[in-house]
Amino acid sequence: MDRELTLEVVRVTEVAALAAAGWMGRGKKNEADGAATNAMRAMFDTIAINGTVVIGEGEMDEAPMLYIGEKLGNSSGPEVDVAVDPLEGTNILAQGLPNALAVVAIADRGNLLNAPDMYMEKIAVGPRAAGKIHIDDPLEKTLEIVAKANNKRISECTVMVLDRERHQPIIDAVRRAGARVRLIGDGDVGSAIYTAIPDTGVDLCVGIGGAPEGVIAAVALKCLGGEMQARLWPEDDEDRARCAQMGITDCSKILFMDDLVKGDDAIFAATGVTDGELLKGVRMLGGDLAETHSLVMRYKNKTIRWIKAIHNLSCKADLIAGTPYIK
Ligand code: VTB
Repeated sequence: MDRELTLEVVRVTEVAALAAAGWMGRGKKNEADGAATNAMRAMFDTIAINGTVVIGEGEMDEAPMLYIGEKLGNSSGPEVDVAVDPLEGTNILAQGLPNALAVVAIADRGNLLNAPDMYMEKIAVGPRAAGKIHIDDPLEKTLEIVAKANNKRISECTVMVLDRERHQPIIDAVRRAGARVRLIGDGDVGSAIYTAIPDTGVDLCVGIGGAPEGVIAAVALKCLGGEMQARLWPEDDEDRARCAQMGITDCSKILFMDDLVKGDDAIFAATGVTDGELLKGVRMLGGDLAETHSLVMRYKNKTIRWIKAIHNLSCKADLIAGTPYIK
């Protein structure tokens, strides 16, 4: 993949974030997701890639665009796998709460896990604990390893967990071990990434979330030198059949980094939609101007770029058409 692609990909998340931000706090998560998806789709087609969506908005019959298998790009560039989450945190955006992101990951064709939209058990750590943990270790042991790697006492460690009933045993185990729990409503792509960004104070992310989000977060962690381990979490035979359709015969297999994202190159980009720990959200500056904050990284050269951009919305009206702040 060309290194120029890194900046092209961030244009995609920027425009999705601009489109979604117009719907912030309006209580309309589907409209917000639709606007982000439309904008992302339109921008993708200006990019020189031969992309195939492997993680998207759903199967072909359930999503009008950015569905799994859809072709993206202007067909003049490299063959790549594309994973998209145009609006990670639709509920939080609809309520105007923090940490909604627009996210994209790409890798050479065949290198991203084709994960069905179902649950996945995940554990994520930053670079200092990478290579030292195991998903099947008891949490008490994992916390000892992570605390030591991060040069902290267990009592100083913070574990981020999605606030779901299914996670009560995890929450209890973390507290018993003496560490601190931070519960989040949505957004486990962000929480996995926080473990690799020291000033967020998050040491470990653990629990069951979406499999598509898991693959996208794995790309980010690969670029940051962190680690994710995962295991699909089928709820019934239908889920198991969907795995088989995507070529996954053993759903109970532990997915290590090389299973989630293979190869020696991958690109991850995220733009903040609402304010969060990782990125500021879209700011409306008045006079048709809007500011975005993005993070874009490439595994091959390990560069981590934080990009602040000022956009003139009147020049992007066609891409974000239908968004409430555009007439
Ligand atoms: C998580 C969260 C996402 O889905 O992956 C979650 O990070 C898992 O599903 O933002 P449940 O809500 O059913 O627990 C999201 O909330 C939405 O994709």
